[in-house]
Order: sequence, then structure tokens, then C-alpha cells
Amino acid sequence: MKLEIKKEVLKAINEGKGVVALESTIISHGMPYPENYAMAQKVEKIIRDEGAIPATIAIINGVIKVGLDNDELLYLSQAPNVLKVSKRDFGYCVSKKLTGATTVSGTMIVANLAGIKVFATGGIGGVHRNGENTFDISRDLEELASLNVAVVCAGAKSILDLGLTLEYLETKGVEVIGYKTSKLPAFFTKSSEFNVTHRLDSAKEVAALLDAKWKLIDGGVVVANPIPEKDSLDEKMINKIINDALVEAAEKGISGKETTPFLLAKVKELTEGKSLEANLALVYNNAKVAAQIAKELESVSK
Ligand code: PSU
Ligand code: MN
Repeated sequence: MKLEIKKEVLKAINEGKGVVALESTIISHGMPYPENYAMAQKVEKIIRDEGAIPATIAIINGVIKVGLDNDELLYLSQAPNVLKVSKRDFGYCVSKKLTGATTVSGTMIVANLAGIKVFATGGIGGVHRNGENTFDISRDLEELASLNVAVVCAGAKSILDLGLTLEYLETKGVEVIGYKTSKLPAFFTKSSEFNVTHRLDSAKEVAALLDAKWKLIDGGVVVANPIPEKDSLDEKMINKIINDALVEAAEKGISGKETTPFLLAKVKELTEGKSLEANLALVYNNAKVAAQIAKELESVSK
């Protein structure tokens, strides 16, 4: 695949400076305009404030971009019919010269080709509830299985089956690190009933783990960073809303790649915007930790 890497990003990669990849499905499908545009700019600023370089990844008119300028961010935030691009969509999107927003899996593929090791997002995809029957398992988990990219996220939403998601990640050999926690965060809430594989308490330790792992074996790492306490939502309220959203999705026969965007939009609607605020807070928190890890990696891998 041919990539167009923004100048400052390429320079940072070549000099071994900290770079943080950012996905774009969260912009096009995860949040409404104008909040999505403000979010996309603010995460980049947070990363810069930590001394690292942000690289938002997307496909603009068929060109795979690593690092977007402000006009491109704005375009992606407003453009109708932006394609949601996971691994299976690259050929179509590029050959038809379409605009596409990369999911966690799509972003990992591009980040890996560009040589970016750290990636910040909100939540990863996973095994959907009833996935044992529908086979609805996000491609995100396959890319985590094989690519040397660390994904800093707030765990996964309980629109998914978190237990099955962890089992799948274990089968695929993905280390799921709790950042200052032993419990898997559940996106809107700080924890779930599930344990992570290992807990680490600093960006330095995470960087050391990545370095040690990648000297031996290939594969992704999940850095599960809980939403800050003050921003987390009430667990009972959010669980009820997620259940209602799941019932509605089943009634409407939503399936395939529409499932996750449908559930996200429904949760947002039913929480009257509270979920959006929480979503923003956790993304900013993840960007900060990802930038710190990227900075620590600068010294560790020399
Ligand atoms: N979960 C969220 N917010 C998101 C997504 C997931 O809480 O924006 C997006 C990410 O881009 C993720 C994708 O990679 O949805 C997963 O989609 P699917 O379940 O269709 O694989
Ligand atoms: Mn799916």
C-alpha cells in the first residue's frame, strides 16, 4: 500500500521520536459534528503537549494519509458517506478514490506500515454479545493478534461480551495490560468484573514491556486505561441503556458493520449526550497516556 505520510510525522518516525497514531472512525461514525471536529483537534493538542507527534490516519479521496492537516480533519468531520474502513475495505476505498475512516483494525494496519508503535483510541471492537452464534467478532482482534502496535483504550463497551473478548484475546496471545488497574475497564465505567492479564503503573513500565515483547515476538498489546473517576457514568444506568439498545438493534435486524455504529448512536441518544461527554473525557485521557508511552519508547528501544 502506498502511504502519504505528513512531513512532521515522517521526520519524527525517522528520528525515532514519539508518534501516536489516531483512528478516524471515531470522528466520522463515533461522534456528531461539531463535537467530533473539536475532539479530533484537542487529542492532537494533548499529544503535542506531552512532546509527541500526533498522526490521525484516514483515506482521503483514495489516498491513505498518515497525519491529517486541519482542513482534512474538518472535511472528515462533516463529509457524508464516509466509508468505515477495516482490513476488508482498503482495496475498494482506494481504487474507487473514496474517503474512508479507519477503524482500530484499519488504523493498526496503516500505523504498522508507517512504523508507528503507539495508537490511542476510545474503545476497541471485540466479540459481540451472542457472538458464539453470529460470529460477529471485530477485525480489531485479529490485527491486535499480529501487528506490533500498542493500543491505548478505555477497555471495551459492554455492548460487547467482555468475557468472550478477553478469551479471544488470550487465544490470540494479546497481552491485555491494565494501566493502574487490575480490572478490565468497561469504557463508560472504570472497571468490569473481569481481570486484565497484568497490571502496570507507569508509562515507563509499559514501554519496557513493549520493548521486551517485540524483541521476541510479534503482536499487539492492549493498554486498558480506565476513564477518570469524575467522568465515569453510573453503572446501572448505562447497563440498562445498553440493554435497551441491544434489544432495539435485534428488533430492527441490524447486522454486520452497521452494528457497532448503531449501538453507539443509540447509547448516545438514550443517555441524552452524557455518554458523549464521558467518551470525550476518556479519549483525552488515552491520548495523554499514549503520548507518554511513545515518549518513553524513544529511550527504551535505542
Ligand atoms: N467502540 C467504541 N467507539 C468506536 C468504535 C468502537 O466505543 O468508535 C469503532 C472503532 O473504530 C472500532 C470499530 O475499531 O468501531 C469496531 O467496529 P466493528 O465492531 O464493526 O468491528
Ligand atoms: Mn462486526
